[in-house]
Amino acid sequence: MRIDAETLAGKLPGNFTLGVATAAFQIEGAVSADGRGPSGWDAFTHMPGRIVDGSDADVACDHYYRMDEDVQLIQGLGVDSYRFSLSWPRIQPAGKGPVNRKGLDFYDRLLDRLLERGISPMCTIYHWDTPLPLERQGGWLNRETAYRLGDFAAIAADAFGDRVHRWVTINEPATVTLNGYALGLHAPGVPQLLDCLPAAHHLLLGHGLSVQALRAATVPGEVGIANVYSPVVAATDGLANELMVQFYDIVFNAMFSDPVLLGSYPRAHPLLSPFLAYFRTVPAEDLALMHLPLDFYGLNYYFPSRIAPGPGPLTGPQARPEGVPEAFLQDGQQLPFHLAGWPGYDRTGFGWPIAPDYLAEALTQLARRYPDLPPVHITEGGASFPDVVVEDVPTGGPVVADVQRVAYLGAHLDAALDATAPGGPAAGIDLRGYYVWTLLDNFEWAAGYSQRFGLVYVDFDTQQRIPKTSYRWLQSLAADRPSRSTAPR
Ligand code: PNW
Repeated sequence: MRIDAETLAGKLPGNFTLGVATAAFQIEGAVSADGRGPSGWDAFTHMPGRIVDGSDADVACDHYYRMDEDVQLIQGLGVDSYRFSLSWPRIQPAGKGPVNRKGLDFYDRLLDRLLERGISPMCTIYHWDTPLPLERQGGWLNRETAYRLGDFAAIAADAFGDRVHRWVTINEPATVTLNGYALGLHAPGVPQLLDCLPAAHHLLLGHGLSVQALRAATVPGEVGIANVYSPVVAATDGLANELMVQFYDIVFNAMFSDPVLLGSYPRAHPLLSPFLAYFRTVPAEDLALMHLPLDFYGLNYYFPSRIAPGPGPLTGPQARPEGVPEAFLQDGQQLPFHLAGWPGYDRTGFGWPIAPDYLAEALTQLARRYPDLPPVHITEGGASFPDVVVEDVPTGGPVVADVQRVAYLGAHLDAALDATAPGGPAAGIDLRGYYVWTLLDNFEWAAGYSQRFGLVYVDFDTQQRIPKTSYRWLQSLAADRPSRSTAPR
């Protein structure tokens, strides 16, 4: 049964943060304006056949030039917080060395607008747009990139530390490692399979060095990370499938959360551990950095994973460009498992199962695996649907009636609140906030503009923004909350 905004608002704990999230590369455009350098993603989007609709992010939502209007849209929602990311190549074009003052200026203006309008800034330091010179030197396969990110975090702390309320070091190191370096579906686009493990390690080291830099700068804001988490289940009975589930759970989830929350890499079944032998070679000092204490833990949740034996697709169907094989492996190699479908579950535009029960399960697993978990923010949750604009008969204005997104968001927030309430299966978790992915329809990585995740519809020909029904829904949810303290959230 659908939960209405008013009932849901009544269930939100006092001082619970409602927010919306974006990422620089997906919305800003202006890729060569004011001294911005190229990123690995700029190069990737211009390689033929990599983006399903042949598009690029050169203009995207033109947010670099429409930031004022977009901040007004956030203010109009009445939410507490805005999560955005810094474009590293805009601020430090070569990925090391000189800082581009005009790049800093853009985020100065953004932060000032947000604070003037009473919106609490959550700043992601790295959301995938590696400066191209660093990508050309191996990107995250090269340990050097971790140190460069730590330096960039110090620059960000120095420039913005006085105004950022919450910091996210890295967004989804798992997706960078797996889609980027293992499968080649994201930048840099060269599939490495299990040779991707050093990229995972260097991303986590980059996280640790960023935490260290933020702490050294004594920023007043809270510090955390945003890790994606997908509960993993077996499609069939038997030990073979169980082992594949454990393997997938390690490489998607535990490989990224264990070092941060426990200070160690996960242990695997003896039959699997040879594949993860790399992790036994890493310096203990690295693990200590990855395990530095955090003020909050960011969870991105989209869908659970059902693993079946045999070769087949490893990611959502629409995320795979034309001509890229099902399991994108070199020389005809195939993995012994694939992602199976979810019979009985409705699906998003991406083909991802709509499973709020598995958000509860994700929180439950996190509570069980990590007894010392800091307070949690759900730093992303949302869904793509094939939204269309229709003319509203009474008003004659454009309307986007995305009722599926309204249902999706309501059900997921409700499930998270129930799971973490006293007596719930994840009661050990101190859930502090939920950030909707995303404010605007935008450049959805390998899917280009073919998947719309926004609360606001964007016409990419005219750049017209049209708030969808889900925007109005979030607006009522924010407005219907019982009165609360005015402290920034
Ligand atoms: C996240 N997967 O990406 C990112 O943080 C966003 O930038 C992105 O737009 C959003 O989710 C929607 O895709 C993911 O295949 C990409 O498991 C792929 C996966 C998960 C998250």
